[in-house]
Amino acid sequence: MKKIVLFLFCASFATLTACHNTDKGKDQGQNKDSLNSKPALNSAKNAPQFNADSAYDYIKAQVDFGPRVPNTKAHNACAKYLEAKLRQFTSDVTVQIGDVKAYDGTILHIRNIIGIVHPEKHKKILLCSHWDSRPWADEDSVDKKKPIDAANDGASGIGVMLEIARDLQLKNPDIGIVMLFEDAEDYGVTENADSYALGTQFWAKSLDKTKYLADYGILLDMVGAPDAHFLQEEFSLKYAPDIVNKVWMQAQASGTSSYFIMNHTGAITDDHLPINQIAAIPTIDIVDYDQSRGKGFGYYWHTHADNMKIINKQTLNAVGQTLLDLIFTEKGTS
Ligand code: AHN
Ligand code: ZN
Repeated sequence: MKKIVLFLFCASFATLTACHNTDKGKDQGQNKDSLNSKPALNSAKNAPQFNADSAYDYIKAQVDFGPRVPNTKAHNACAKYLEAKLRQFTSDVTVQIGDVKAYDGTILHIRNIIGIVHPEKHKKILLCSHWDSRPWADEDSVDKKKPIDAANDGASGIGVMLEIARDLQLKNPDIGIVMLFEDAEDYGVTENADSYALGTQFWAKSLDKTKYLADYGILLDMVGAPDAHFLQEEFSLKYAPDIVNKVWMQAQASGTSSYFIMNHTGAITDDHLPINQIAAIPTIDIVDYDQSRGKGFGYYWHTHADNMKIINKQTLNAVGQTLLDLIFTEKGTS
């Protein structure tokens, strides 16, 4: 009899454990108690609650302008919206206006939008994401020449950042956050790696290091699709291995490790590269990319499927809460 009871107990324990590892919908916040037996890494009990509904609304507001392709009305209008939105959360907002030359010779009129949340804090970290939309759906089988909604590849990272900026008004962290909304990331072609991240190249080359001195940076790229896979990307491991470790350990503590997978993946030319190589701020990329999944990026990548239908609040919450928890474990230096 005893043996049977013991067997039943073990079986139900195994089931519970399996559920915890696979059920992403329940892997946020509610399950934190189950981590109490592990050594307290960064409990971040004082961190505010990330609101995925609010992040979703910020994403939708961008997508509603239409594709935010440089040199278009929608791009212009969205820049104004993002600047105004960021100003609701900090008065320290700068819009960097510039002209850059795309791979095909087109001159792109760009706007990088930069805000510092809690600029009075001595220690700062950088959060960044691109806000422009890809002008083509080159990975699609139809309408390849038409621009994409870019709900995930662009708007999602900005939505998460705006929500973090809002949360940090409700509760003060110990550190300041430089928020960089990067333009002209996605006007690139595979044959020419330098053709990507034009806005960030422009920002990094003209960086005011006294104003934007950040200890390290975190890039968000495609952080809203269901079943997102965030792996440890090669350039991030090369330039900022400690930050990769810090974020993936935080995901374990925050109960979001089903998204932040403990595997390495190949190098991606993305906005973190000029920040590492030109601005010399150690910066990692949280990007939905997993080589074991075929083309690496999600099925929606550079297709018309990258629209509001694929924006998933559980994924937004996993990324947003992990970052908020991380921010609230950082201690200021003065
Ligand atoms: C390359 O395909 C070389 N880089 C992809 C960077 C990217 C585009 N991220 C989002 N869209
Ligand atoms: Zn893209």
